[in-house]
Amino acid sequence: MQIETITTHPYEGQNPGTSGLRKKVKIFQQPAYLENFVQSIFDSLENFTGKSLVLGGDGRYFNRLALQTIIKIAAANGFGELIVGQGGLLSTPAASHIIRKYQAFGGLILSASHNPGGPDEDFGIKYNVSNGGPASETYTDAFYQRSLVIDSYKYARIDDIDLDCIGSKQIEGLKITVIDSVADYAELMQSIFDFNLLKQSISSGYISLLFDAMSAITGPYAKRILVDMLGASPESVINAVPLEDFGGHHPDPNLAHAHELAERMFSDNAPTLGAASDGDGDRNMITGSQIFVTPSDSLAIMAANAHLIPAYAKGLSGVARSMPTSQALDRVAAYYNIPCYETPTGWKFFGNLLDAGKITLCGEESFGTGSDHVREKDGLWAVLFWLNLVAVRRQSVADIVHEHWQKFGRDIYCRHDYEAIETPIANGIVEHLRSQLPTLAKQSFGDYVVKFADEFSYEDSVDGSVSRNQGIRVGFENGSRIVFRLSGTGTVGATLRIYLERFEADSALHDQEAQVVLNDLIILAEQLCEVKKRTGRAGPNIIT
Ligand code: VG1
Ligand code: CO
Repeated sequence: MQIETITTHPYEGQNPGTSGLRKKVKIFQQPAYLENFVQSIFDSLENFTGKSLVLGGDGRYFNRLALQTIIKIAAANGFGELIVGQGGLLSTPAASHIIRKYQAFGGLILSASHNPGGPDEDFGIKYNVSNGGPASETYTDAFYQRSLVIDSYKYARIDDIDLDCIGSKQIEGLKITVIDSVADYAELMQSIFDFNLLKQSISSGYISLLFDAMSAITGPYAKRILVDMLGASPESVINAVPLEDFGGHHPDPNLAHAHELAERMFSDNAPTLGAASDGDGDRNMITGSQIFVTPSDSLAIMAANAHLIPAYAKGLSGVARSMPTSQALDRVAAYYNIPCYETPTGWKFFGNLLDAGKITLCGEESFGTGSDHVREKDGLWAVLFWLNLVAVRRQSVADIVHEHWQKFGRDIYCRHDYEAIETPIANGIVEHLRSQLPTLAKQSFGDYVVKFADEFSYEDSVDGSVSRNQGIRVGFENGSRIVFRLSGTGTVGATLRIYLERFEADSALHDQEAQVVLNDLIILAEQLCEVKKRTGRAGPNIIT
């Protein structure tokens, strides 16, 4: 194998955000941009000579080309085996599972998740460590520091690999194995859920389902598992073929982007369960006939019912949620007397808690739920969880949700996103919020009396690491909260996220529109952050 050391110059801004490095494809296509970042990752890792690396992505534009380049850099850096998903495809949770199952050293996942794809859209790359989870900030900081001074990368002069053909190829000391992207993951799902019960419930017609793969990675997974293994009709998986540009849509599972699904679920004769996933298959949206389940509620309901699922029959050791996720989960944890951890946004903060056995289940308000079966959030897993739940409880999704609210109360919740704000304006908003923190406590705004106002800081209870500046929180005496933070996944300007929640114990008041109930908080949020005033916008781009 001929290995070359190629001279390069550093690029600015190769700083991984909430979930890897995400940039416009055009930026990734600059000479040596990808090469620099991949070599910076390898330069920051130790003792991987001869070990295996998992490679795959969500199939978006540039996926195949990038993989061929990465294969050559990994070969030149001395990995012993590269395990690649067929067609270059691996969903994020499947990649996590494969790293764990084959005890790989780590993996590179190529995805910009829910961001759109295509020549003028987004690409991304993320490194996951040997537990299958995203690299912690200690690693990602090291990658970034290295990228600022990198002066060369290694490159093996080998032929392109046939990514479509399953099997192994040996090139001197390097084995390259192309695997079925779905098989290992499907087997894992079978070990967690009651597939016999699901098959019966589907074949008897008790459960009907509709899954929207959004022309992204979960198409092949959903077809194999839901259709081939569980017997759902082929029409129950829509947009099932992964496309390089996701058909021109955002592969983001919410009511706005999964509109075909939303229409069907709120029509007459809607299926029992409707669900969607995102670009890389780690997110999930759950709906039932005539009902949308907010991700925060979904997480709480899953925790409250986990003992009904075979893999979690013994109960949960603990649970965790990202800070902006609603407190519905905390109520379930208190009821079952198990710990509930509050972490910063992003899956990387759950890894240590899962590894240490401190939690079994965790999730985020951004349509992400997962458990100790992998170290990523997992879209199809969540769909199977809900299917299993509906099959065991023999209740509709709406009844399950309403019963949950009756028992625990309802945390009425929503998120407002202001996308692509000019960065200086966004920074000004954060500075303005920060400057008010010392004087906010005890102030009252109508019914709302501020209990605390701070900037969230997290100390990892396993390794003691501290992550600061993880969002601004304003908590009120009545349990309501407003949270402000800037997104770490966008590629244009800055995105301000405003998270709002209010607890309602009285079940007579549960069936209200969130935007109406939260109106006072929405007005107060503007008073505090001035996003409309400072940007001249009339309202958020997206409400979830
Ligand atoms: C967003 C979500 C966060 C999620 C992250 C990655 O991050 O808020 O909860 O973990 O996306 O999800 P941010 O920094 O933009 O708020 V995914 O499906 O893009 O891997
Ligand atoms: Co994703």
